[in-house]
Amino acid sequence: MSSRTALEAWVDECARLTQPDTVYWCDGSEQEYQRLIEAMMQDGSMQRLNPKSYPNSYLYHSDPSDVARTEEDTFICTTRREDAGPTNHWMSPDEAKAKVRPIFEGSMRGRTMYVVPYVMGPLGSPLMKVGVEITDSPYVAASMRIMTRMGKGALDALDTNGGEFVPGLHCTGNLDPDQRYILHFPEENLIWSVGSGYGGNALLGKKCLSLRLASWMGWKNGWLAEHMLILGLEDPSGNVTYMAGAFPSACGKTNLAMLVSPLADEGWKVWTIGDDIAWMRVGEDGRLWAVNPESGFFGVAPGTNVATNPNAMATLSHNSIFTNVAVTPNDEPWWEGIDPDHKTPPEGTIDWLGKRFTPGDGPAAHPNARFTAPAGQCPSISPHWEDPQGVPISAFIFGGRRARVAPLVYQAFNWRHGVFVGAGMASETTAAAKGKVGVVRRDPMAMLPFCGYNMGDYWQHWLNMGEKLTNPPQVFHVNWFRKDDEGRFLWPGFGQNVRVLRWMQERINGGGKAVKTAVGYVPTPDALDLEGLDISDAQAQALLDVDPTEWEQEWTDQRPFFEQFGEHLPRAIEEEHRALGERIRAAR
Ligand code: OXD
Ligand code: MN
Repeated sequence: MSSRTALEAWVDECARLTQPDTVYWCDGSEQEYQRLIEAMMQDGSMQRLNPKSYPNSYLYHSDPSDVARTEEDTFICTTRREDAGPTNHWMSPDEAKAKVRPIFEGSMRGRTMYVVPYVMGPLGSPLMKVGVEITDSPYVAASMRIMTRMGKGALDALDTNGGEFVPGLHCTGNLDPDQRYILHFPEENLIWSVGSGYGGNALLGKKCLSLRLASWMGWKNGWLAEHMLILGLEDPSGNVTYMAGAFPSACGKTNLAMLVSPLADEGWKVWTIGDDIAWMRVGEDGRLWAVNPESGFFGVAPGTNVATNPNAMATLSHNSIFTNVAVTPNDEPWWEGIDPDHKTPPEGTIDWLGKRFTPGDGPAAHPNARFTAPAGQCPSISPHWEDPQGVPISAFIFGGRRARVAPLVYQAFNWRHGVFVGAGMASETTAAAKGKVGVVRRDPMAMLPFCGYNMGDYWQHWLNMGEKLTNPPQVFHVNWFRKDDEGRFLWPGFGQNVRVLRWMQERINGGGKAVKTAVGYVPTPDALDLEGLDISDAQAQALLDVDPTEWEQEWTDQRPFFEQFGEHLPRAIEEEHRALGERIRAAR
């Protein structure tokens, strides 16, 4: 049997089920990419952007009903319901297949079926995984070429790994929300997605394989798959400290990963390794080593500009695909915030719905409009971003979007407390998922929509990983979004966040001044370098404040969340929660 026999059999089976007119195997070449784009331009679904200012870049409009991840249609299909846990939607594998197979039947009639072999992880990495996505969407096939190592190289990898791959079947379907399912079968490493062409639902290498299935694989095999950016902070002596940060969707992971340091003159610089996903394993040295499984960025466009994220703007300036942005008469992409000086687009701009924009109409770009750009184009990309062994992680940064409660930064007392800090995370919701924006929801480790198994078991797995680490990362929590009583942000954020990273680096190395509070170590007001910032002492105080009354409320809110895990809730998390309550009450 050749290493491709199983793959060929599965492709035949999918073709019999979906009945495409043509089956096409992607080789990942530039010529093929251009042919895919050309075909989409012919049928009107892609538009070429200005070749002078945005060379080799294109605009794509999705169906207006299909613009974000749909968590209500996302299922973990395990034999036992409790393996999916209370925070995931669950169906038994048999029920899921019986329900969704009829939707796939004949679903590619009249269409081309693209077979997209891809690799997640740097080639040669001990964690690298081969996936094969079958899709009827040329947009998905083209995007996969940016986001993954796609094509012939992946087939070659199959030949050396004994033919092992993660199959993922995707069909755009009729986009009827009642026939939309994103199904994960972690017990057999299989993905089925139908009824959506949106990136997070349809680029199966990303959330489906690299987070939901990979988190399960990591649980079974002793590693971690996390919704985390990876960055390197270079200090004036040239040493680089690697940090991985978990923030919910659209809370600034890409901005932090690509931060341009205002302290560059003093020698502080940030290197980018990844902006969304980290796979991590214990190295022989007892440290945690991280790789970015992706090879591109699927970033939120609105709010991105030369001031907030100059590196992203440079990255997306060529070879990129834009989804659901507006387009100016000059054929350039436009979104809210792209030009800090203009709130509305130039006269004659066509909005994301394809209509001529008139002020007062609502946003010109969808709030979850995206750019898809090759990671290697990022000016701050680390020379180590594709190292097969990865980079050693010294810090985890958890964070959320909280107008109140959480101080700008605090440090956990130890690993176990750090796991609890991640488990207790909460954030205001954003446009990255369908649903109401701005409501506080508990989002442990920013993995609520992405953990492929019972979250209680997931925390236990984190605690177990700590046992294997002789040198575990220090754990921090940040909140760039704290507001004053008038609703104004207290912290400038973006590039200035390097000042907070710098304090973390000092703490990791045994320095950095801090006070012990009920929630963790908080910097003393003089410990953060605030020079040159327009922040009064009172503001600095407010930013770092740990208010026992607010925290008592937070603690109370956490309780029912933790309780729903029943016997899957690790004793250590329960104890840490109790201890937090005691410290808060002692501080009152
Ligand atoms: C993403 C998300 O697209 O988290 O990265 O939704
Ligand atoms: Mn994400």
